[in-house]
Amino acid sequence: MERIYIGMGSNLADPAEQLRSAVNALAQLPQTELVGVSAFYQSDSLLPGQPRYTNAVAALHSTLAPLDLLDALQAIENEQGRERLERWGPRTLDLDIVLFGDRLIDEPRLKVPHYHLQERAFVLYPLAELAPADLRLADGRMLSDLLAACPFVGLERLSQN
Ligand code: A4P
Ligand code: MG
Repeated sequence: MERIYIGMGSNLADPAEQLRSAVNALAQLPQTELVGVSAFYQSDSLLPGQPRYTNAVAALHSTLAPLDLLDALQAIENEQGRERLERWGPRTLDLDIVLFGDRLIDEPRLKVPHYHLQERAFVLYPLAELAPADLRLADGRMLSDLLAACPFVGLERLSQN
């Protein structure tokens, strides 16, 4: 079983409800156990003019192969009504594989660790709720160093999921 972290984001159609349904769907994936969910966090969109996002991170144990997990995540996105009209457009649900055990993956469809991890407080802080304090990424970076370089700015931690 490998420990996998999934970044979840939504800024349309009741974002917190989208994340709650995504968590339920993750819990039902084959060969997979849901082992934790962070608090939900709100922040402004990185792109101006879009609604605010709600983000969270889920931790899984799974024996699924990475590309099979990616297929399953995209199926969940599609079931929750995501329309890919434009890259970076507003979305009902975005599910990203942030970390996959200690694997470095560089395939056309899948890059892990997720390429924007270090710039995104809305991924790093929820991840830090679930990951060991001394987590070392597959590429050698320490989670604690990434957190220290990415201030907790503009994030609002919600008291209830
Ligand atoms: N892909 C490659 N690596 C991965 C991975 N580790 N996990 C490929 C998941 N997918 C991965 O993603 C495009 C392609 O990336 C996929 O087909 C997959 O093969 P997508 O989800 O279809 O497109 P996207 O989400 O529009 O692109 P991307 O790059 O995932 O967008 P981002 O980076 O997620 O940006 N502001 C706040 N506050 N919170 C947010 O969550 N999100 C975005 C979207 C902008 N601003 C935001 C937020
Ligand atoms: Mg995505």
